Amino acid sequence: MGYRIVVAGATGNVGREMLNILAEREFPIAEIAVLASSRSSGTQVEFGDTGKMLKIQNIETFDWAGWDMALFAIGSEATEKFAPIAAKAGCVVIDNSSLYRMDPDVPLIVPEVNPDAIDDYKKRNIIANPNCSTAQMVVALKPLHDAATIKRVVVSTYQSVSGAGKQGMDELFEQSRNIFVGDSAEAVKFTKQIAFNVIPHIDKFLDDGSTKEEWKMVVETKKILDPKVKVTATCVRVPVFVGHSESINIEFENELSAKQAQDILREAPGIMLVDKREDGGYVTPVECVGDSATYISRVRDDATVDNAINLWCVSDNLRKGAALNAVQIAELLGRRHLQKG
Ligand code: 2RA
Repeated sequence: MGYRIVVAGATGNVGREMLNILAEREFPIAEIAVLASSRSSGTQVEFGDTGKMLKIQNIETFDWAGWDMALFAIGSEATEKFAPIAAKAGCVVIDNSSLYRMDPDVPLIVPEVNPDAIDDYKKRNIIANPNCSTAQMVVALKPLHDAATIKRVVVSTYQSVSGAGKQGMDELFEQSRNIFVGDSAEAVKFTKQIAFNVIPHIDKFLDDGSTKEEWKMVVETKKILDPKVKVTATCVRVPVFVGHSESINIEFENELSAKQAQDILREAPGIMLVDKREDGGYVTPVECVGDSATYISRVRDDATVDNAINLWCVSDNLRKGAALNAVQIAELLGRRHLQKG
């Protein structure tokens, strides 16, 4: 026995990773359908590295009736069109776009942080997956919040180009190659040269001078973790292919030392603490590619304010920041609401 599951957007960065993770975690599947736009229909994608090839179907003409759940990785515009159709047909949508995240009738879930909130999914038959930079941060914050109550978070991100899709990865590759051979580095996907550079701008600008990516970190953290937690963020694109990093300063209501924080994080679900105060005793993005954990390093006291620490947080943005979290939501939904067999 297993689920009839759909992966919509199966040819993209996140969709392919969803297939890898479903296969890797041996998600109980009775039948799987992989969807994309009409451009890709008829082509094939591999189900993880099982050798099993799946034929892409056209999302426009797909019949959603009888399918248990659908993992969506198709962007907000297409989600707006297809998620209501799927949900109405009884297929629970687990959506990776930003479209429904702040909808009060749609739970926004990180299973290690707010699993109980999933019980509201029936209001719209839709569950939202948070933004990549929020997901890894709340995994790190949750056990510390439980221990000492977080007052304020100051975060700066170092986000890889895969967060901007395959085009972002291609642009970093092409610019790097062109610069090496003395050609010009044309910026198309990003607003400035990304190779050998950093860009303090992700997503569109808002009226207050912040960007939408920064706003997402603020409002999504409040919805998932605690509306009382204050967050201020600066989001930066860096020339790394996969893996988002974050420098996080956390101020607590109650006393919590760096040593106590390390002990808590060492035992916390979803976290790997790698924190040896020596050369190389910390994690960098290239080391976490293909891995499921949220890595924490460089935990230290902040001596400039009472009850505060600094830490470094790294995770594979295509996994915990997107595909893995979506599959974990599917597993949670199965365990709590859609038991099979
Ligand atoms: C990015 N947050 O890294 C996006 C992806 N969800 O651009």
